[in-house]
Amino acid sequence: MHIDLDTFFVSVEQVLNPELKGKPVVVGGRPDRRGVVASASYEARASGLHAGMPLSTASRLCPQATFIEGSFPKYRDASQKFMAILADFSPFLEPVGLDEAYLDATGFESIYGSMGQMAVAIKQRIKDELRLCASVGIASCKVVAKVASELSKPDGLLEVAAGEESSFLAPLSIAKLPGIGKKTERILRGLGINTIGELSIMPLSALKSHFGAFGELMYRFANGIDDRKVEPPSAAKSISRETTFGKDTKDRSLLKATLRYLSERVGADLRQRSKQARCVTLKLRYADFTTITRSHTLRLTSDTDQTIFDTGLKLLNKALAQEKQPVRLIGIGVSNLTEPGRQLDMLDSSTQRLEQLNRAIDRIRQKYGFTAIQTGRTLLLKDIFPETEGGYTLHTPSLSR
Ligand code: TTP
Ligand code: MG
Repeated sequence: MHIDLDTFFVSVEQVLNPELKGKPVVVGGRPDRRGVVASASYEARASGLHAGMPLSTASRLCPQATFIEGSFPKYRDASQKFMAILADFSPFLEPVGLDEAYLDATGFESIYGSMGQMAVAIKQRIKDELRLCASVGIASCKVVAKVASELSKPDGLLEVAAGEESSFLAPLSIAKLPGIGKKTERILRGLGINTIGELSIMPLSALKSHFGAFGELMYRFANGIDDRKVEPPSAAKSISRETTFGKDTKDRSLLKATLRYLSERVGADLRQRSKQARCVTLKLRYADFTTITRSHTLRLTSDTDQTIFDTGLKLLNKALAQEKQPVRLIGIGVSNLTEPGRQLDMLDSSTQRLEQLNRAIDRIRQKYGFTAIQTGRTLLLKDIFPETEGGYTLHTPSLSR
């Protein structure tokens, strides 16, 4: 089964404020700010709105829509409850993002009578407990289940019988096939391929020569062949946080304060997962949308805010010296994650002291909220961003975690 919640961010907002039901609603930000639509209700989609569309365009197409900034913690809570319901039905659960999951229900359907009845029971529990609508696709493999759930929306349920995979897919537009983005779609249409059926009868060699290994995957998907298993998520390979500024900026102290805050968010996440990092990466997007990343590999792995920030700051200073444009977006991340337990520096106890300090700060923040204890540097953000118990709410509240 592939299960996906309908208009997820919007639906969560509608549960909290039922007056918004049945109306054009957009989550992503206020129409006069920059940013894009994260989620749009069906009433808003009727005016041509869709995820990823700039808010300014959205408000021009649908001025009567209610625009909501949203807040990530609400969606994370709903997501956790959603996944917990699914886990009651089968232990073979693979969450994808916040509002989507694959469930291998093989064998468990006998409890409910059939796979279809099990899906009805899942949808009912989600409705009863979360007051949200889920759409479910059932098929013998992941790709077909995903296409089916998407096609069944809203509040849908669609089962593709074994053996019917390719005839189910054949009449659909190539844009419906997972993995085919705007660019691939354009190329395929240029080749005269508009439906999944047309794609499925292309010679494999032709697809391979146009698209390489991805061509083969596309060919298999188009024929309803997909042997990927439903797998529990593997541990994160990297952790990062980024934010777009309300206005492009050259203000060094704002850049540093934001970098410090994002470093602390990354550090807290890293320590919560009991990991250490070896590589720190800074990301900058300039006013003209040029995006750069700069990485540094640490001599010793670390999980402290200070190390992440210090490394990020060096990379930032270097980058700013080379490029004079204002900055649109800043981000910091860590990768090459390892388990803790490494060689200590015999002569230098400062690392251990920093680690102890971070553990103490983590405990204070767990109890009193993230902004309860701050460095002088991030205090600057107090005047710019609203504070909640979870931390500062940066430019895009619906994604600010
Ligand atoms: P989706 O499941 O793609 O979209 P949706 O749930 O809003 O609508 P649908 O009924 O078609 O499933 O994504 C889930 C949530 O993820 C969505 O509510 C908001 C967030 N999101 C973004 O923040 N940015 C994006 O570009 C997309 C596609 C989703
Ligand atoms: Mg969804």
